[in-house]
Amino acid sequence: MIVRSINPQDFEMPLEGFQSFLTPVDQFFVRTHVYAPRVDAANWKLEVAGEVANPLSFTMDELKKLPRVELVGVLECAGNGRSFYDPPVPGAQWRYGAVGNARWAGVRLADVLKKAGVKNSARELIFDGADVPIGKMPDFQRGIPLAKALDPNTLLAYEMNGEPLTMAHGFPLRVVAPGWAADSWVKWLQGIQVLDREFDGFWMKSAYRRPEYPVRPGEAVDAAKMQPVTRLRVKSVISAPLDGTTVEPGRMLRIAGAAWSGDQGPANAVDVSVDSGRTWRAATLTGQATPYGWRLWEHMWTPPHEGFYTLMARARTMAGDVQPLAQEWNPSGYQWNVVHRVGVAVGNAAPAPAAPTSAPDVTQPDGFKTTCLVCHQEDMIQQQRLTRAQWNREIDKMAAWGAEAKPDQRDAILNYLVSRFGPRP
Ligand SMILES: Nc1nc2c(c(=O)[nH]1)N[C@H]1C(S)=C(S)[C@@H](COP(=O)(O)O)O[C@H]1N2
Ligand SMILES: [Mo]
Repeated sequence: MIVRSINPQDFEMPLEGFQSFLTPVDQFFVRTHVYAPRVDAANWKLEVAGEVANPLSFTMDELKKLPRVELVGVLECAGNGRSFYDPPVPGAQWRYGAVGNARWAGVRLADVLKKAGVKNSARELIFDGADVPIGKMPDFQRGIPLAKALDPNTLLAYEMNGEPLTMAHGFPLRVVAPGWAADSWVKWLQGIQVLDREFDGFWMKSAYRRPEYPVRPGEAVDAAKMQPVTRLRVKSVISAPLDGTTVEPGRMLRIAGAAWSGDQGPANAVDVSVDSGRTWRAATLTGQATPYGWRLWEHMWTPPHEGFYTLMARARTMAGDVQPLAQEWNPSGYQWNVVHRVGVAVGNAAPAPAAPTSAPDVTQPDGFKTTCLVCHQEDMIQQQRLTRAQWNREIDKMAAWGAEAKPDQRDAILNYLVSRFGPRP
């Protein structure tokens, strides 16, 4: 795994993960805003309350008496691809692999709701996990509208790829909202609140929103003009060859990858270009076709001549959604789905990529450790490439979440962050 943050855990799947239909659990990305809780299965219960006729609680045995349902589905973090946005935005700097495809097993959320008897007043559900916030961070509570909750494919899953969920992935129970971004797939589920209105907690009202209309890159966007991130966008990733590979002219090369989409319908076509997007050929879809899983694809190509070729893959849905060639910027760096491109040298080896220039060695100011590194480690900071104004806002956010910077240390911390972890060159 590619480690973005060791604790809290943010682990990314490497590109070769897109070669298998089901992502093995030990290769499956992990994203947690806080430290993973230890849930004691013996005392665990699921409480259902709010706009229901009979508030209920289920033990795992009781839950497992409901019909068991399985489905294959892509779980993708809304922030997958965030590192490609320019100007950069704060947050985990994912490249391609904050996504995976698994076989989930559990019960229908609709069956649970039926037992509780949802009232006519119900509008939205809010899920609460057993994780506890760090400092004064708001509790991670996310929900979905009633219609998505009643969809027969929305599950409460206790298994992933035929095994009980692991701690990292939400043991003992998590939400599976197929075709929707991962922030709705709440882990360590222990409570469901049925509400007669939209929930106004931080993780619904402020986080996981993007501008309703395209904005100028870097522009601050009025909260009233933001809309929730819900369904996944059509996307494909090239798993082979890797960027920068050198191959022989005249020898056949397999271009392969995976493609997926949201609940608007699966990605059912992938086109490949070996000439920077001038011409496109249909790739062959291989492996299993499922409504919510990813689809593997491949395309054989024999490079005719030496040179440097840009390969691209572009997925489509039946409804006509295609991957864009340029992405609208958004302030949180959500839902990157630009056509993936990979450079291949045919014949002459590609020049070695320039070594990354190391960050200037600036001494840590007093209070940096005790203010910043009590909740997370420096890896979380290192991956950001933010301007002074952005770092200033991050410090304000962290202070609101409980970081205690002494006023005389604040400036020194800000200067340090800007000089060591400033904007990309
Ligand atoms: N309780 C809880 N559920 C959560 C989160 C969290 O921090 N707490 N993170 C969400 C986000 S942002 C993502 S991307 C997915 C990641 O799921 P995974 O770690 O199983 O890949 O879990 C979601 N569910
Ligand atoms: Mo996420």
